Amino acid sequence: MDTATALRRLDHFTVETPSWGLADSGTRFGTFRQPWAAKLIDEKFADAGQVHAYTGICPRVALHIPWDRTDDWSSIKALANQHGVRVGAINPNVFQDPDYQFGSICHADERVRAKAIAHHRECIDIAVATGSDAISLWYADGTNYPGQASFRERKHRMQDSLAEVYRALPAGMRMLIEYKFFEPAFYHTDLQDWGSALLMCHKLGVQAQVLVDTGHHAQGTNIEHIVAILLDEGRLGGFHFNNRKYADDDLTVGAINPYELFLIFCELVAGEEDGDAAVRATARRCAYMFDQCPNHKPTVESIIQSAVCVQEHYAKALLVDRAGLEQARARHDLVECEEILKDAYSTDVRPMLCDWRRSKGLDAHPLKAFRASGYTQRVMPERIARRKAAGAAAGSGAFG
Ligand code: AFD
Ligand code: MN
Ligand code: MN
Repeated sequence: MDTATALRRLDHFTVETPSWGLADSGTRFGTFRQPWAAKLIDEKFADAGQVHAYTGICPRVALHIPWDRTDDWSSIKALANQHGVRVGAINPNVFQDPDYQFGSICHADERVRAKAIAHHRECIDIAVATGSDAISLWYADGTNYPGQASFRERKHRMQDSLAEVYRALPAGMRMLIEYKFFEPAFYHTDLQDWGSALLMCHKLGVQAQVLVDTGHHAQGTNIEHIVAILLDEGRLGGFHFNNRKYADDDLTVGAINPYELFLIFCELVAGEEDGDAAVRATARRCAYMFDQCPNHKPTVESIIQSAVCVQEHYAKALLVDRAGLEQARARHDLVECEEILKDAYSTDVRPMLCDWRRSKGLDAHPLKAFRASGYTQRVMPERIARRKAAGAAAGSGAFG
């Protein structure tokens, strides 16, 4: 693809900021709270507004309920707009309430399943009230020991619960079903891989799609292959981008394996370019989102850094010589196939992205410009004072 076309395609590339990625995050060994971290929703929208103001590609903010719960959702929509962003996917939380110790949608007790389903309905209502078109579903449901429960009975309960949630979806709203092969369950997880998520989508209907969290695979998994299959099936709903040396969302996207990120985008661009109409529509509607814990990085900087990273790797994927790749594949020229990908990957797209930002009236170097703005230093005293006044109120953090 030539640079001019690539620049136009960059106009459609956006990625969603997670509200919880702007808050303190920690591990089971503790949370080191940071004075800049957002806790309350107005702080999260203000910070997300900074990310979008400097990058130009992060207009939406995913919310997590109850961490972001409020009693006036119409004002939340206005508050987001005030900061130049809007509400993105709504994430139910059916993994922290004590009732969910032995599962939520798979729980043996019908009362607990009904409670979880009611919470999903609340999240659908919140999505409608805030103008969001997606609920994003992840389940900690699983067991810790062999023999603890019947896999098949749990699968039946999951199917029935998800079907009840699906029936509550308004037209045009998607449920993005996210799989994860481990954690917090130590022996099995009910929605453990892309196959189980795709199976549920097929049983539910076209408004159900799979969400691929890049941190949710065993080491060595070929994620770009999974992406290609889900794309081809019209069931690739979105991504939670992050990176890890060992597990899940420990590190920010691109920190460890940027080539994998590039190869994932190569599949998406291939779908956008040479897929049939259904594949092209799926690729273009794919919801790109971050789901990562800043873990000691200044929160806003960590997301600006991440946004630049995914934009760069998408741009690199746009530059792949697709015609040359087809010809090299046809003659089984493996070296040439690889060289064509590596040529695009090695292209320094930063000048092109600087031009794109200038064309949008943005600073060419968003991270440098944000760090020079003094925003973090300005908001810290006010947030420290708020926490003191509220007596370190619960507010809304991530997992710490
Ligand atoms: C945890 C889960 C999953 C989920 C996220 C937000 O592993 O990725 O999407 O929390 O609820 O990271
Ligand atoms: Mn996730
Ligand atoms: Mn995760």
